[in-house]
This record gives sequence, structure tokens and C-alpha cells, in this order.
Amino acid sequence: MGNPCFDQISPISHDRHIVKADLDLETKNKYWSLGLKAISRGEVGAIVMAGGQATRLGAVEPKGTLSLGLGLSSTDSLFWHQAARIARLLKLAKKMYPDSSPTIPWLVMTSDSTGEETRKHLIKVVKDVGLSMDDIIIFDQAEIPCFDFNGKFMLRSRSSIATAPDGNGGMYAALRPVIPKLKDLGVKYFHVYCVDNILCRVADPHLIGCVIDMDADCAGTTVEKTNPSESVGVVCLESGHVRVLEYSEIPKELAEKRDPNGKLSFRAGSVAMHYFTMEFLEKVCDESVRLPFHVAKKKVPYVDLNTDQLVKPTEPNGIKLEQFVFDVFPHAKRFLVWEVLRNEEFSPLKNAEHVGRDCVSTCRRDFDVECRRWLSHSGIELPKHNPVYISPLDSYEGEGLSEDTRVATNGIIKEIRELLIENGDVHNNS
Ligand code: UD2
Repeated sequence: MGNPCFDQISPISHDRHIVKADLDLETKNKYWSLGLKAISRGEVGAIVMAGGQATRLGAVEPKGTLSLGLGLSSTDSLFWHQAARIARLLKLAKKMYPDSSPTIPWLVMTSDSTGEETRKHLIKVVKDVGLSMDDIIIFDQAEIPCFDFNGKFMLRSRSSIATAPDGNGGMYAALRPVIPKLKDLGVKYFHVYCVDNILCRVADPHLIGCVIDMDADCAGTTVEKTNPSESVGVVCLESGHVRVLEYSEIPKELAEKRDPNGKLSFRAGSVAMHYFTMEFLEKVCDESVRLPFHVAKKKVPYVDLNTDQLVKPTEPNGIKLEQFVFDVFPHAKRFLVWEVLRNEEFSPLKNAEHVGRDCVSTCRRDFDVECRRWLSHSGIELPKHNPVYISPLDSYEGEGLSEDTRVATNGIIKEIRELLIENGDVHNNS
């Protein structure tokens, strides 16, 4: 896939654009049970892309391992959340299909930058949520050299070149040797997602059920883009083929174009959660499929040859070449857009706290709001002055909540009943 041909770009057609919030209850329930059925048969795998260097966040540890400070567990990281959601889904699948032995192979893509710390962290996480390391496949993506703005290699030390992971599209080459094992395991469907979204519904049975039902080979989760300058790519068609125009590539005129209803014409904001069938994944992992490299101007640490010290620049000083995970979309024959509500399913951790958006405190805030929405659906209203977090081990998307449910509030775990009693002013509508 080359540079975009902007005069050939159009939005995805309505019949291939499923809006989750518009589905009726019967259809939703059908998808949910279809998805859980696939999980009960061990047919669903979850792939988390966690090889990025998280330069915007500026943390020393890999992003997925940072504690979010919710007080839900001693590990309390994005990885913990995802593992807990997987553990919960296995329980839900077993409950719906009691004679089955559900499994969700969890594939974790790491890089030189994140591999070691991630491995150590996952051992703790997996134990904490009751999964087994046998259910996890950790695989490494490749690193490639970085360049300065004159096209010269940069040095990490006197004897080594500065390298960086090859982008999240490096996943395909990295997965190639793992495919036979996945086929042996009987995995047929994959949910692929970024490590950074606290609201990510890992291996969402609704999505899995929908794509099975509609026989899609590939799907992309989107939220409605309302701000033309937001940092999400948009899913669209180019000469009839699906592609994502990355936020750094889309021209202002296209980004700002509106339809007769006043909505952005290109509003299918890709939130880096995707779905592939095994057949599709196998096809795009083949060596014959070459993905383009995109240029990213980044801060590349380099050695100062005068002092032999490693310099960590504060401004972009070099070029990393990256492949993008969604650049395989043009190979899809039966693509589907799966649009979800941003406040329910998308709150990524991208930035350091001082930026004030997509940072740890906004992740916490959005998870608190989501937990309260779930509680409200169950007729439970809690006062707003303290945040309330529900463990994904107890509820995947708001199901099964009662006054017995334990929640974390200000770092302490309590039953909802206790909170209701403590706050005499609060009433329970159930
Ligand atoms: C990603 C999407 C963008 C939008 C946005 C929403 C891509 C290329 N872009 O942009 O369209 O959906 O997310 O949040 O997907 N990663 C690796 N290896 C790498 C580089 C990244 O595993 O070499 C992982 C990284 O750990 C993270 C994910 O890919 O989980 C996204 O990386 P990012 O945060 O750099 O992507 P961003 O925000 O530029």
C-alpha cells in the first residue's frame, strides 16, 4: 500500500458499519452467546500489542505494567485489568456452556524495550487473577535502526546502532512462527488490541459474535470522531479497498469535511482494536505480504561521542520507521466497522500527567464513570465524592452486580452494601 490517493477516498458504506449502541437487545444477546460459545470452545485468542516505547508517557517501565493506583489488586496495571477480564470471560463462558473447558490464549507482543519487565510482571498478574502462564504466549517484535534527519544511522553506544521496535505492524512478521501452534490449539478468531486502553473489552463476545454471524474476515473497532484534529486514524475506503488514514497523514480538508447532518464525513475513528479470523491472519502473516514503513519523527536516545554519555533528547531528533497494524486492512474481503461508544470502551493511557488528557488520571476518571454507569443500571447510585472501581474479575461489562459486590474506593476494598450504609444519604433503587 502506497501513499494515499486522496481523491479516491470515501467513507465505509452503512451496511458494513455496525453501531453497537443501535443493536436491539435480541441481536445483542445473540452475539453475546455466539461469542461466549466460541470462547467456550477455545476458538478465541487475544493479542495485545505491547512493544511500543511509550515515549509520550515518558515512564521507565513498560506502559502495561504501571500501577494505575485503583486499589483493585497489588499489581493494578493495564495488564492486570486485561488478565482479569479474560479470567471473567472464562467464568461467563463456563456458566453459559457448563460442559465446556473455555480457554482464551493470550498473546503478548513485546520488544527489546518492554520484554523483560513485561515477562516478570505477567507472572505476578497471571497468578493474581487465577490464570496460568501456560495460557500466555509472549512473542517479540523486531527492532530496526533509527536515522537522524540527514539519513545517517544514530549510535546508541560507540559499538551499537540506535534501534527501535518496527511499529505495531511488526506483529505479523513476529507472529509468523507462532501460527502453527495457534492452529493446533484450534484458535479461529483473534481480538487484537493496544495495551493502553483501560476500557478495552478484551475478546468482547459481542464483537466476536457479530463478526462470526456476519462472516467478516477482518473488523476494526471505531468511535465517532467529533474533533477533526483528534489523534486517531480514520477507517475509510480508497478505490474500494479498506484502509486507515492515520491522524498524521489525513489532510485538513478531509479531516474537517462534514456530511449533510453536520457530522464529520470521516468519523470512523480507529481506536486500535481489531478483529481477524485465523484465515485472514495467516494470509497477512505470509512473507509475500509487505507492509509499508511510515516515518515517525521521535526522540531517539544517542551517545554523545565526546563524553560517551547517553543523551535523552527532549525534542524529536531522529526518525523511526514503523509498520502499522491496520495496513493489512486492504487485504480484507469482508470488512466490518464495529462502532462503540467512546465513554464505554475507549480511554487510552498515552501521555504524562501534565498533558491533562489520555493520562493516568483520565483513565481512572473514565473507569470510575463507567463503573458508576454499570451500578446505575443495577439500580445502585453511590455518591460522587469518592471514585468507585469494580474489579473486572467480578464484572466484565456491568453484569452480575449487587450490594454484595466489592469495589475499591480510595484504595480500600469494600462491599457496596457497606458504602451504602456509610452514606446514609444514599438510596438504593433496586
Ligand atoms: C494508535 C493507532 C491510531 C489510533 C490510536 C488510538 C496505530 C499505528 N495507530 O496510535 O490510529 O487508533 O492508537 O489510541 O495503531 N506498539 C507496539 N510496537 C511498536 C509500536 C507500538 O507494540 O513498535 C503498540 C503500543 O505498545 C501500543 C499500540 O501499539 O499498545 C499503539 O501504539 P501508539 O500508542 O504508539 O499508537 P498511537 O497512539 O500513535
